[in-house]
Amino acid sequence: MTLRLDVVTIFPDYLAPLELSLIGRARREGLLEVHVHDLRDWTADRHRTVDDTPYGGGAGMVMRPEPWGAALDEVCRSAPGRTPHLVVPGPGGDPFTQATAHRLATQDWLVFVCGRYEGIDERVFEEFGARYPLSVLSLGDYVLNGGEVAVLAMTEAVARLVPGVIGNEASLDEESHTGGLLEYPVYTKPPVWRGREVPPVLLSGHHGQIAAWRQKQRLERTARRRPDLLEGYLDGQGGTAAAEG
Ligand code: 6GU
Repeated sequence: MTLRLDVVTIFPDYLAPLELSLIGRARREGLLEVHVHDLRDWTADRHRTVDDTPYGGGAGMVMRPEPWGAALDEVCRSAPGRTPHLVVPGPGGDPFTQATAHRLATQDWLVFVCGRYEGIDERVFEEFGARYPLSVLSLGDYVLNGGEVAVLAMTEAVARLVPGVIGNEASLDEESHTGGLLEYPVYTKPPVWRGREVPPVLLSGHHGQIAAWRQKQRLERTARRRPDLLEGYLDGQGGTAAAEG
């Protein structure tokens, strides 16, 4: 079954990039189905209110549960035969990793719940978490104003794993975070640019030496930039990779 993505947000225009590039083409080719919804369509008052002050006091505003309840009731029933998996982007979530992207890419339906302000009334998560699988996911340790930009990042990471969405499936294998190490540096023509040479081994035609050089670059780069990843990688190798590299 094709992957279906729904996004509920108060800023549907923020999701306009889903018309473009990789995801736009996948939609036109029928590999993905995408629907963006304006949360305010499920408000009942003249001002289309979605937020209110927090019980218990404190700064900022909280999204009220009623519009979210009505929106998710309707959206989550709009594709009979599919099971919605709710994804709530937020800085307090579980880390979104390449493994998460692979897991989400195997679902048939993802419904993204975009909060703004200080967040959404917790009872919305109790209600829908009891009905459907629900994941709260964070892109990293920094704060965005809302879930929309995170949805763009997550949907791109997920969509490119759907078979047929990217042209060259082989390029999925070698890239960062698939083998547990960062990528090696890449070069193209010309062989000398502003006095800077391409590493000679890459021009040598020795495929074994090229592979060994690239592996060494990956290990060095990972040790320098992401020592946390290197630890996990070496554990997975039984600690022999450094000697091989
Ligand atoms: Cl997923 N959402 C928001 N609002 N901020 C974030 C984030 C997500 N990931 C990191 N910061």
